[in-house]
Amino acid sequence: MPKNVKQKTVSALEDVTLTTNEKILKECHVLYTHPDNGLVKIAEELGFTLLAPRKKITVILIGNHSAGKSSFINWYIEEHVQRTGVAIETQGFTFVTSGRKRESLTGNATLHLYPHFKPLQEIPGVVDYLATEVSTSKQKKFSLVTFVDTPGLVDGDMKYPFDVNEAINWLGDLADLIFVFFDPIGQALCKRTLNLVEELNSRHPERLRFYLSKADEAGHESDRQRLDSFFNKVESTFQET
Ligand SMILES: Nc1nc2c(ncn2[C@@H]2O[C@H](COP(=O)(O)OP(=O)(O)O)[C@@H](O)[C@H]2O)c(=O)[nH]1
Ligand SMILES: [Mg+2]
Repeated sequence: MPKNVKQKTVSALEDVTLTTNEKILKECHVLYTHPDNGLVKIAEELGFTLLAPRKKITVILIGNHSAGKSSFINWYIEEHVQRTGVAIETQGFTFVTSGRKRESLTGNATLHLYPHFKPLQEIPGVVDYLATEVSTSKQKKFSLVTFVDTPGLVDGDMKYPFDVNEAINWLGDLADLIFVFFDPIGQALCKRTLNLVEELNSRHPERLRFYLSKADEAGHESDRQRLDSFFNKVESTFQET
């Protein structure tokens, strides 16, 4: 089959399979990337660089070590791409995104794929702990989302191989949504998590969403109510500031 016919067939197939939201995002993207009269090209002619908007929203998940961040991603996409467990499984940052074939990418390939995230390489050590997992899952709204799984946060002597606070703050500035996970058993009051949430909240209160994970382990009804009120307090504290 000639190449242009093949391309047309692929894009016709895409038009049928894409949802309305995906089509809108795709059209916005083409406004920027059209080779003849896209905004990126026009900007280039005027001497400055423009990045096309991302076609997906970026959701960064933060929280204490073992709060259930990676499990949430696996549940959402209905595929076990992220390791989970009580040990510190997620040491770096992993982008989990949808694509046509299942693959795992290194840090440099990740930055190549997501030029918006390139400034991350200025934080020493981060690129070595950066990866992307491309999944073919079509569950829920996954085709519209890129999740950023982050290292579990802990207090004390734990030594991170890069400045974890700086990296999370930087990613939070770029993300569309920031999900904060608190688990009832672990270390819901981890100082590092609370400080980070406070910093992010001062800049982007509208992006933050709080989740209480492992509700099934919250024990008796009275425990759950105590948790509920703890949770309400956290939410109102951060929403007021
Ligand atoms: N009971 C219960 N356990 C959970 C839930 N979500 C995660 N876990 C368990 O908690 C542990 C830590 O989860 P993980 O996703 O690795 O946490 P992360 O460090 O925040 O990524 C794992 O053993 C999970 O199986 C939940 O909703 N309920
Ligand atoms: Mg994890």
